Amino acid sequence: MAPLKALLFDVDGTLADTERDGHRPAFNAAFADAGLDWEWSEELYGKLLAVTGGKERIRFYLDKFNTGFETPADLDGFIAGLHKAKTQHYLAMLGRGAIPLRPGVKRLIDEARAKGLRLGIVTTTTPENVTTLLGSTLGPESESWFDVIAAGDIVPAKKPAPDIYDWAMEQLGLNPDQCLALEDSANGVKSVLGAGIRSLVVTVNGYTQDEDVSGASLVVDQLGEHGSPCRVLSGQDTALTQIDVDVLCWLHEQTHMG
Ligand code: XBP
Ligand code: MG
Repeated sequence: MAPLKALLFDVDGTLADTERDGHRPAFNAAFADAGLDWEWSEELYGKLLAVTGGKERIRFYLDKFNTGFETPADLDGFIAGLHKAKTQHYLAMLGRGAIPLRPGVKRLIDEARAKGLRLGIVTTTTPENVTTLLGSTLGPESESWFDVIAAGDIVPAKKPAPDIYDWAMEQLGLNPDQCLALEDSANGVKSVLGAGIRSLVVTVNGYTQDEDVSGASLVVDQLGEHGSPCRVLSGQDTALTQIDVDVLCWLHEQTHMG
């Protein structure tokens, strides 16, 4: 069995709870800037999360939820403009430190680095969103802790397609059986499994808690922190209180033996 070499982290919903109070209000602010009366409520946004990627999500909204809107001739340009404005709002929020990491994320990253595991980011969000989140939460040096940041339009087919994981592993020079992925959603799980990675921990959140994430080695409500234990929702050891490197190595071994 190949030993575990790298942890691959999703960003939105996994490193941080970015969607409800981050991306969503940033989209709404961009719509207001453009003089549009669109307002993505928390509930509607939950439905829109079926599609990953901000530009793709706006298109999905127009296709399915706002069919009466008279789209401009240059729809791609229109969406790109809205999305650019959205990214500026989102980056400003991150810059203000408005979005913290989820519990246990910093603890696990610090431990993984200390123990020589390689780290990667695999996400559909815009690259600048990733580097700004890392900078605002883990400090300006932290971008260099990651051997690969696979993000945004780097591959045309976003999650649930496996392409972004394939690309990240190619950059790292690693095979799927040397990696463990951390995700939060059904789309993320599909992407991971499609890329042939079988070691997979899912930390669900408010938007993803009812999604089908079967196929994960372990499903928890969070990674867990001292004084704030994780709850195992599905997996082998229900007595776990926090997900650390030993747990991940053990899971990796179990997954590849089973
Ligand atoms: C995350 C996303 C992202 C963000 C928006 O999915 O779907 O698109 O919602 O980011 P995952 P952009 O966690 O599965 O990678 O607007 O920058 O595209
Ligand atoms: Mg996610």
